[in-house]
Amino acid sequence: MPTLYTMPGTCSLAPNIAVAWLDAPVEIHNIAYGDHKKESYLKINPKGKVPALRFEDGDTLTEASAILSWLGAAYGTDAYARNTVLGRKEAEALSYMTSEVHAAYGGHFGPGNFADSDAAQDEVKRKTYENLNGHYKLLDEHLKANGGEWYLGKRSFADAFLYVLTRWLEQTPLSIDDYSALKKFRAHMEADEGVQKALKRQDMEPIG
Ligand SMILES: N[C@@H](CCC(=O)N[C@@H](CS)C(=O)NCC(=O)O)C(=O)O
Repeated sequence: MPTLYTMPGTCSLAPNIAVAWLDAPVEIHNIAYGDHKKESYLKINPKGKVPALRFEDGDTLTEASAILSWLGAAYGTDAYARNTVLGRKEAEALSYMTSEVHAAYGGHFGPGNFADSDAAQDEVKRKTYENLNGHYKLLDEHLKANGGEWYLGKRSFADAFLYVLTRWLEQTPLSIDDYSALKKFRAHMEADEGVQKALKRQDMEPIG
């Protein structure tokens, strides 16, 4: 069976939730922080990042959005097919969340990649939180417009990734109280059995 590599606190929680929702035959291998830069893991994913999905034949699939799409195609119902409205909207949402919103966290997780001096890094962080606020406002409005329960009106893997983003917000000066739909969404995700299972096997706790 394939193995999904995860690490506490990271976006690999999204495919981990998807595996729980699908009850898919995928082993979860939760590595400790730091192990993602060790030789043994770099052999699996030379990018030194999680998630990675390792197949029995040794092939590896990386990138959260691609892994989620593959899980849906391999173990999902027709609802996840890309030729359905939900399927194509899910692809769009996952691309946005991974390539825009996750990427916008670069200035938070590694301001040193963008500027050298402390003052310049502070500036990078300030702009990062400004940009993130714009993304969270959009996400909040989109969720509200779709009824507030699921990002696309029906449950999809976009919810799994969105949940990760609502957790990361706590690491920034932004407050979940400013995004009322996201706040309710996070609580409702944490009441979900699949989410609870995924959190446990990734050594993480609900945050309320
Ligand atoms: N574009 C990749 C990003 C993966 C990524 O940045 N993963 C983070 C965790 S959320 C990671 O492994 N960070 C460790 C590091 O960069 O040292 C994806 O969507 O899967």
